Amino acid sequence: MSTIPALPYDYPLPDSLAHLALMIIDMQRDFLEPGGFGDALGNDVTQLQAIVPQIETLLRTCRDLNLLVIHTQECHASDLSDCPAAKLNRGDAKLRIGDRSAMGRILVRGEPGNAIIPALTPRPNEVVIQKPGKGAFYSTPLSSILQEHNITHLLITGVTTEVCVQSTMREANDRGYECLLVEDCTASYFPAFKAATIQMLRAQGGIIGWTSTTDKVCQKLLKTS
Ligand code: C5J
Repeated sequence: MSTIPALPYDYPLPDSLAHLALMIIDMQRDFLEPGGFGDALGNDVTQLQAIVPQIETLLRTCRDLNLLVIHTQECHASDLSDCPAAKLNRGDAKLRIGDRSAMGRILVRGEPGNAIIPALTPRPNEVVIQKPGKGAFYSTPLSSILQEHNITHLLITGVTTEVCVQSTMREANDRGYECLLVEDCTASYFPAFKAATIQMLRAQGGIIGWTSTTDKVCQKLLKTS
């Protein structure tokens, strides 16, 4: 069996790479660019921009190997009918979901700020999941898409580590997927939260999954193909 060097122990790859998919969570302008939701919440968005080159490298490798690539976007319908009051009213941000920002209405489907950043623009053959929640399985067709493609293993990347990335990895683990979080392809506005999340996910013998880095993942995938 082929494995990727990882923590808490080497990550076992499936028999065929056709069962492995890359997930890129919420690399959208709203979280990464000035004037969006992340900025409105008072965060330094440059920390999230720092992971773009590593995700580009991993994405290039996965595309070269014809792996299934899944992008997600956190977004809501323009009438906010899929945004519960508990989500809409939480906190004291100067701008809320649905409010107008420099990049259109915040976290609303189809608005400029909701677009995935240009460096990672999905190709027509890639899956784009529009999700109203933090986890990518809640209220989306993700489960059935993974089943249709016979996916058993997931490489997980994106933002933010402790919110949408962690929620998605936990949801995937509960559904039986073998998940590897690529550490240098995920970021948080709070570095301490990223570090704690990585430790939590792989604690207790990989209770939620594994973690590794872009160079180790790419090297092994290219050797295995
Ligand atoms: C947040 C996300 N942080 N994509 N969303 O609200 O993690």
